[in-house]
Amino acid sequence: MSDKAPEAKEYDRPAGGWGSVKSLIKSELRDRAGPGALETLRRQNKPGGYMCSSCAWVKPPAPHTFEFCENGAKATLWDLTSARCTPEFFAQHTVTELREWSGYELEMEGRLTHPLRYDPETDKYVEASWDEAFAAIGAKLKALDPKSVTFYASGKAALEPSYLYAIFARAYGHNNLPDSSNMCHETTSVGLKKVIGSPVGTCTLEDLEHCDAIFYLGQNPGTNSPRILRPLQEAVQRGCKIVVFNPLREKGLVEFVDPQHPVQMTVGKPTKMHHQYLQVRPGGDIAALMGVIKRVLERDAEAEAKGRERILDEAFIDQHTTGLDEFLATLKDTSWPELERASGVTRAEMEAAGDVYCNAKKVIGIYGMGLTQHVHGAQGIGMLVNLLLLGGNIGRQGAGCSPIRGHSNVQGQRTVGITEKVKLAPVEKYRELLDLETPEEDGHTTVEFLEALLAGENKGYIGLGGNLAMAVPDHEAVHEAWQRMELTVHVATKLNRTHLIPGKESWLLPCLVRAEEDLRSTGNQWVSIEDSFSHIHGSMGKRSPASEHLLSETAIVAGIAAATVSGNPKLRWREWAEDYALIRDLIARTWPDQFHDMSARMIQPGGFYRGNPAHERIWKTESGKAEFTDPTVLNACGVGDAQGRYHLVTLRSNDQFNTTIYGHSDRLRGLEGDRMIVLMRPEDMVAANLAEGDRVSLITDTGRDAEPTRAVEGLTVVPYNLPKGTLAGYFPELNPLVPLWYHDQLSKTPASKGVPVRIEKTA
Ligand SMILES: Nc1nc2c(c(=O)[nH]1)N[C@H]1C(S)=C(S)[C@@H](COP(=O)(O)OP(=O)(O)OC[C@H]3O[C@@H](n4cnc5c(=O)[nH]c(N)nc54)[C@H](O)[C@@H]3O)O[C@H]1N2
Ligand SMILES: Nc1nc2c(c(=O)[nH]1)N[C@H]1C(S)=C(S)[C@@H](COP(=O)(O)OP(=O)(O)OC[C@H]3O[C@@H](n4cnc5c(=O)[nH]c(N)nc54)[C@H](O)[C@@H]3O)O[C@H]1N2
Ligand SMILES: [Mo]
Repeated sequence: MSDKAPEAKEYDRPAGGWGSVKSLIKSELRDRAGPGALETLRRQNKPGGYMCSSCAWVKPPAPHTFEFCENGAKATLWDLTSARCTPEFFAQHTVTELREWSGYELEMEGRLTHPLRYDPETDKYVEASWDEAFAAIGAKLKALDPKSVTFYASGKAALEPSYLYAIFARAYGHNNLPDSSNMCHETTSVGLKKVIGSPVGTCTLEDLEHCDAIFYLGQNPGTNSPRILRPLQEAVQRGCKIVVFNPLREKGLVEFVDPQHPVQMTVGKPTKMHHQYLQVRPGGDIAALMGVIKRVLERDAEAEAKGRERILDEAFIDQHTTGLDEFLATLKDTSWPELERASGVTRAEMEAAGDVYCNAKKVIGIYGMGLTQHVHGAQGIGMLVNLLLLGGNIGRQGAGCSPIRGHSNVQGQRTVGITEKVKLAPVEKYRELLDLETPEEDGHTTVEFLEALLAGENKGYIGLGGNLAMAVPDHEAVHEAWQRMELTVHVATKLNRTHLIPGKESWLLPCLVRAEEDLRSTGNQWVSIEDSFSHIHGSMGKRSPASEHLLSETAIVAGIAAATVSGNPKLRWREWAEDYALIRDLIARTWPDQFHDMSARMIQPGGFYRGNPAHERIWKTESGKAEFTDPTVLNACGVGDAQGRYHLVTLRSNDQFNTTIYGHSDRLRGLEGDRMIVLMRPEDMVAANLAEGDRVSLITDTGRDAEPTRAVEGLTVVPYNLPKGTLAGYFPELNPLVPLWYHDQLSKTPASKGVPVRIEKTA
């Protein structure tokens, strides 16, 4: 960690631009990466190349020379580090000792090189062979009750290993298949599905080329999906208006220079990205959108009275939707002052945003964690859909609803059967194609896995990627229970803190990354991933692996499965592990409409589109129609206001990928040097008698009795432009403050964006 005092400077340059190129080029990352790493980057996100393992943004059919962004390049170079974390390293350090290291220090040890077994006698990880690992894990799994074991997936593994993982779980005997989506866009998988029948976004890249307005809520593109900035910039340049809802003024949505554009980089002016920026308070989107809708209805009534063209698409509403009247009754009963209080923005701001909607023929809604990670997150999504439905803005060109996904294949993992919900799994096809009878009861979400863990009922864990114990809420209780598991297995690229909480028997299995060659007996293997716009792309690595002992995720999953479930000749684990095209054939036969001829189509430029019924105005909802949401709350936070209580937003910096910390520069926010900070509005600081640089603790304040004390100490106050009553700081450092029970009501996604806390000055 750096000793430098934190500072918040206005970052006075646009997102993208030289800043991002310099940050990449001068970065020590490049020096750390092995030879040829920059050459490798040229193949990123290209047909015939490998797909970036950072975000899930689309891979266009006609890519630029360098189809990557600062952060995608960082992620790849980081994977390709020349540092190696070898058995010799583990011989020198006990696990107890390594637990004192920061996540960053562990990362810096580099790529894992050998399968490792935890030896409780010496408290060290020791080298093992793959055969030993598979046999021991298989034996242990057979000894455990399958229902007491959870198979987690972190959203990176490709479609082929994911499909195998899902059938492995079910052949073994459970549906405990949570993935990172359960902390992320599960609110979408459940909430968006509920209202439009589709668990994923309805837009394609083409829609972005035709829209007149974009409502952009709770997503930070400059850091988390930088490649979206170029199509957004093009949209703005042809007159599309972007209305942003976000408590923070995020740089990428303020202004942008395309780093791939030579003229703009040298003499061009940055593009102002937003038409309007509503700095809502945490959870304020439901009310803010209701205000926007109030304005839209007023303007529509006016148009109708004057015989002008209506703003509401009445034909669409009649034919395709249900529930409007109930919602309108609630809206009528809600006053402007109530909406202002709950949203943190003014009536005038909401009205101005309403006017943008009225003046646009085609509107897209885009959102991220700012909507999904709330106790009433699904209602936020529902309200955005309400707004879109009024103008018939779903299921036609230039319009739609577009969640921006997190991990590069998190959407795809759900698509190919990694789901704890039986009704979403292709059980009939499993029966038909694999003679596989699958368990009937739903499995664990991430939160339910943790509940079972805390209750002592979850005895085994396999993690296909991830640093789960750090990514989840309530660290203290979870970490204590974690080590009581009988078996913990991690398939990973680098050492992280979760690996240092071994269960009674524990294995660390090192895998290839996407840019690396995956040579099996039938040759170098293709894998495939699905992006945020439901396009499937082939990916092939060409670099030589970080160690000769690495296996692909596909081979590892198949290896464990073969040692655990035997006796069904249709489960051809060993053959699948030698030729992944056989797995793609199975995927194609499981979902023929979407995946036919998968191996051929996925390597076309731009991949292939899997399709989406809502895009065609086919609503796979309970009512068979698109459903208006009648809100039960005006603010999405689960705990309301009280004296001395703030709502804390936990954020990613520009220098991290989830729990992987690359450095201590949050460049686009002008924050340098430290991650143990709490951002606070200057006026709130005065009211709380706090000054810049003060040391403070945050304490969770749910207003509930008999709650354990949840606190994070040693934070430094940094003044920042935020709405009243709002604090912000970094994930995962602040995760101990989030109670496990504090999650989206519909989907159980932890509510990391509106955590009720008090702030106390350290004496
Ligand atoms: N470089 C990089 N890229 C990544 C990741 C990474 O860590 N690093 N992580 C990947 C993953 S797994 C994911 S899920 C995505 C996450 O990408 P995002 O969805 O952008 O997630 P966050 O960074 O958590 O930030 C969400 C934004 O919501 C805003 N916000 C917070 N509360 C509210 C609210 O109540 N209302 C509104 N309207 N806004 C709010 C925050 O200020 C922030 O700008 O990024 C993916 N891409
Ligand atoms: N407070 C708070 N908590 C949050 C969030 C938040 O915004 N606020 N965001 C949530 C979200 S959206 C998410 S997605 C989670 C994610 O949280 P994490 O689980 O931390 O995310 P990952 O990036 O999946 O996991 C990183 C680890 O995966 C391993 N890894 C990296 N690449 C590969 C690979 O190619 N294969 C395999 N097998 N392993 C690999 C490495 O060992 C690395 O340490 O955190 C959630 N937690
Ligand atoms: Mo995520």
